[in-house]
Parts: sequence; C-alpha cells; structure tokens
Amino acid sequence: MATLKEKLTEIIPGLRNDVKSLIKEHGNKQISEVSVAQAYGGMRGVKGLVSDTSLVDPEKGLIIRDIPVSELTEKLPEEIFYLLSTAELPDADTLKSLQNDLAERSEVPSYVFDVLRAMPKDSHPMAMLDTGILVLERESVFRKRYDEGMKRDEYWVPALEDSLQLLAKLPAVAAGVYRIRFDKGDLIDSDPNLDWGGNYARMLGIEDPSGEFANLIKLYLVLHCDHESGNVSAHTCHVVGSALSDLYYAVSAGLNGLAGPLHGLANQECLKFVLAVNEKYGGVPTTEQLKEFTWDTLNSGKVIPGYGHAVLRKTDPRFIAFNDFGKRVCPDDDVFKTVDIMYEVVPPILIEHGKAKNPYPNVDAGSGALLYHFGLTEFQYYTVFFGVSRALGMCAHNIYNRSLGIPITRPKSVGTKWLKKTVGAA
Ligand code: HAX
Repeated sequence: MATLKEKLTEIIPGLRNDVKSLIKEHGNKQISEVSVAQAYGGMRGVKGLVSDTSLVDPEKGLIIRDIPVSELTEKLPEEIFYLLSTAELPDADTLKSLQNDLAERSEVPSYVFDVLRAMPKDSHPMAMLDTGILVLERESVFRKRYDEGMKRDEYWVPALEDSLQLLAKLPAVAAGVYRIRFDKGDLIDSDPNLDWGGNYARMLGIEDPSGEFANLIKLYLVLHCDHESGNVSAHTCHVVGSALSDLYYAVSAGLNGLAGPLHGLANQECLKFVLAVNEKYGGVPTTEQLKEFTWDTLNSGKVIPGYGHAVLRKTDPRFIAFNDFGKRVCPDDDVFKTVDIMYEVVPPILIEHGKAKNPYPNVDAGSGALLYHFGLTEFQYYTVFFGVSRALGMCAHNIYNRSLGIPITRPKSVGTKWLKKTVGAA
C-alpha cells in the first residue's frame, strides 16, 4: 500500500522525463491549425491544450485514464480522484489510506460558515459555494510555501496538500450551503465511518431509508468529475492556476464558470423545463404535447436545456448512467418519466430544426429529475453537486500542472483588421 503522495512521488519523475524529451525531440511539430471561424468561435476543435487525466471522445464520451466512464459507475468518487491523479485505480488498502487522508483534513473552520450565513438570503448557491472556497484560501499551504521560497520542482507537494484539504472540506461546505441557504436547520456533522460521497449525502439531511439517495450522490460525483481540459470550468481553473494562484483561487474561479447556463447551470434549467412541461399538461405529457412544447421553446429562440454538446456527437454515456439509475429506482416518477420521453422526442426535433450539431442529451438532461425524486427540490442547488464533483478533476489537473512546471497561459490575440488583411478580406 502506498499513500497518494508516495504514489505521486514514484510516478512524477518518469512523467517529467517523458514530457521533457517529447518537447525536446518534437517540440516544433504542428498539431493543429486555427481558422478565422475558430478564432471567433470559442476555439472549438483547436488542439492547444493537454489533458492526461481524461479525454472526451465525440462518439464514446468521457474516457478517464483510458477507461470509459460507463465502466466506472460502481466506483467511489475518491477512487476516481486517485485514478485521475495517478492513472491507476486504488486497491482496498490504498483507498482506505486516501479516505483517512481526507477524513483527517475534513474539519471546516467556522469562519467559512459565518461568511455563508452573512450572505444575502437570495444569493445563488453557486455564489455561496465559490465564496466558501475562496475564504478557505487563507488555509493554502501552496501560498505559504511559495512565500517561503520553495523550489519549482516542489510545487506539486503543497498542490497535493491543498487538493486533499479542499476536497476533504468541500462536502461539508457544500452541505452547509444547502442547509443555510434553504433554512434547513443546524449543520449536520460528518460520520467518520462513511465514505466521501456518503458523508456529503448525510450532511445534506435528506431522509434516505433505502440508501439510494446516497448512491445517487456518489454516482453524481463520479459522473461529473472531469471532462478533459477545454471546458469553461476546467480551462478557467487551469488559466488561473497557471499564474500560480493557489488551488482555492483556481477552483473558485473555475466553478464561477460552471455557474453559467450553457455549462453547469444547465441541470437546473433542465429541471425547470421538465417541471414547466408537467405543469402545462397536468403531469406526464403525451408525445404530441411534448413535441409542441419543444417546438414552442425553439421558436421562441431558446435552447432545449440538456441537449447538445460542444464535443460529443452521440448520447452522453453519463446521461445513460443516470437514466439507468432512474429506471431502477423510480421508473414511475412523473418527472423521471418526462425526462425519459424527452429522450425519444427531442433528438428528431433538433435534427429537423437543423442547428445543433449534436441533437442528443448531455449529462445535465436527467440528473435533476433524480434529485427531485428524493425530495431535493431546490433546483438552484443542483449545480453545486456538479461543482463538488468537478473539483476532483480540477485538483488532479492542478497537481499534474504543478508537477510538470506548466507555465503561465498566454495565447496570442489578433485584431479584426489583422485578420482581414491576413486572409485578404475586403
Ligand atoms: N437547443 C437549441 N439549439 C441548440 C441546442 C439546443 N439544445 N444546442 C445547440 N443549439 C444551437 C446553438 O445555439 C447554435 O445556434 P446559433 O448558430 O444560432 O448560435 C447552433 O445550434 C450550433 O451550436 P453547436 O455548435 O451545436 O453547439 P455549441 O458547441 O455552440 O454549444 C452547448 C454547445 C452545450 C452550449 C449547446 O448545445 C447548448 O446551448 N445546449 C443547451 C444547454 C446545455 O445543455 N448545456 C450543458 C452542456 C453540458 C455541459 O457543459 N454541462 O456543464
């Protein structure tokens, strides 16, 4: 058995040599070109980032360290963090040691909750989560060590410590956001006998006699953990971290990006859409009614939340994992059934509509319906689950970047005049 730190100590020298010789021997070779449309169009398809933790295949979806996410749905989120960080799944002893590492660091300083309680009552839960992470910045070991003058090849060590500290505390901070923002009463203590995701579920305070709510939260935390490095939240976290702003700054910044409706907020938007359908038709709609609602939405210039993707071109396997969970646990729930009918009705309409490059559901299309089923009806909170999970990938990327000494991000900008001149436009 090796701790995560021991494992990283073993693998980082090889990784450094590998990347160093790749750059030395092949550093000048081209891997991508950029068109004018890409420069204006969010850099879609430009290969200019490295992600060894995970990749997104347009057809197969998320692949974590060469393993498709559909093969990882029975794992615990902390196992996934180990996999993201080291390219291996932990054995039972190693998992226990990681869980101990997290448990030892899990106490949240009371000032975090004081700040959350002081926020206006109508603050968005994502603003509260990101603020909670930002105030924790005073705990950063990276910043302290940097101020003391640590050497560059040691950066990954406090980056790992900050990651463990932040991940350990995040479930309690996020559960605190829920209980404070929605007046759920006192905060609930963690239980040292529970795993990371199980504790998060417990601290929310949702009744869970069957244990299926905790199972859902663990699945949720696994499925949202990472999505290579070009999505808004991961990329923002990467850019901020590249300035050697510590992990707390970087993760908080990344999660601010996750809070956008075209990114992580889509899960709240999806549930809103489904509830609006149910309200309009007095329950589960017929296929014809859902067609009408979908066309009305598109014709009013809005997107169908939970459908489409910048990279994926098939149904997201993470949607399928949630859908399978729903079929097993709540097949007769009206909200779940509506999500299921949408999967049949929406793709052909988006194809006919002719705009979206991917007419199929993404991860956000069905997750909210399942949370709703368990009585977690405050859908403004849903992106917080996504954020807690995505922090796993952000932390793994941060350790990786600091271990390789990745420099500050600074792509070159060009102006419209330069572009016109360069391409010979009038
Ligand atoms: N409904 C209606 N129109 C859609 C659409 C949808 N679900 N998805 C894409 N389109 C439209 C786009 O708005 C765009 O229209 P314009 O040309 O008029 O601007 C056109 O189709 C081409 O877009 P695209 O290239 O297929 O998609 P993008 O890469 O630009 O955007 C998005 C990808 C995910 C933002 C987009 O599909 C969308 O807005 N989906 C709905 C919101 C959503 O589900 N977001 C969550 C995505 C998953 C995620 O990141 N979660 O965090």
